Amino acid sequence: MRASTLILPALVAAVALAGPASAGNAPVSPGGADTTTSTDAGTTISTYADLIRAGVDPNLQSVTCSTQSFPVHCFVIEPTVTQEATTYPAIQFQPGQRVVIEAGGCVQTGGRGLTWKRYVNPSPNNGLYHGTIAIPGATNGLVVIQNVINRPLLVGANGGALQLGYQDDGYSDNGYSAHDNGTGDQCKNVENAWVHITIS
Ligand SMILES: [Ca+2]
Repeated sequence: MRASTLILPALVAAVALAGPASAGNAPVSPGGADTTTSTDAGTTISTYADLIRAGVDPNLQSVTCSTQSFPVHCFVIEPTVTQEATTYPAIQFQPGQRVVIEAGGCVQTGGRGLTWKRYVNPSPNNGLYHGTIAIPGATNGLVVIQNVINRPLLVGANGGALQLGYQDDGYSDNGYSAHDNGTGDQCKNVENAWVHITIS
């Protein structure tokens, strides 16, 4: 529904990202919640800052990947935090690929007072409020992003689609609205949550 505002000069083709090996996995947007766009690798988008400079609106939930050559850089802006796990079929992993995960930003966790928390290392967390990730063949199901960030992972087995999740005991009040600075200003001048995945 918002895709038209996100399309960058190049193509719209998550298929190219997935590569010929996964031609059978056509990208779909479950529930219409996510949009999928691709960026021209010529714009050398390899960091979150690059993405913002390229004109991707960080306030729109989106999945964006460079497509022309490896390493492929994929970004999920405002990952879904209103349920335990969300599959992102547009981002597929193949056996033998190496994956590095970066992430940052903040999330509205809901409740009274200051309720925004960092997505990667929330404080306090009460054992909750961490972003989670599952890379088939590389992680043991959903794991806390903080524990696998900036560490090369090797995709074994069969690969598959990215999953991102969130830990909470009440999901309906989560999201990215009504920004506050969070406890101890942890979210002061901090953007909404994002995940950057480098695939090589
Ligand atoms: Ca909540």
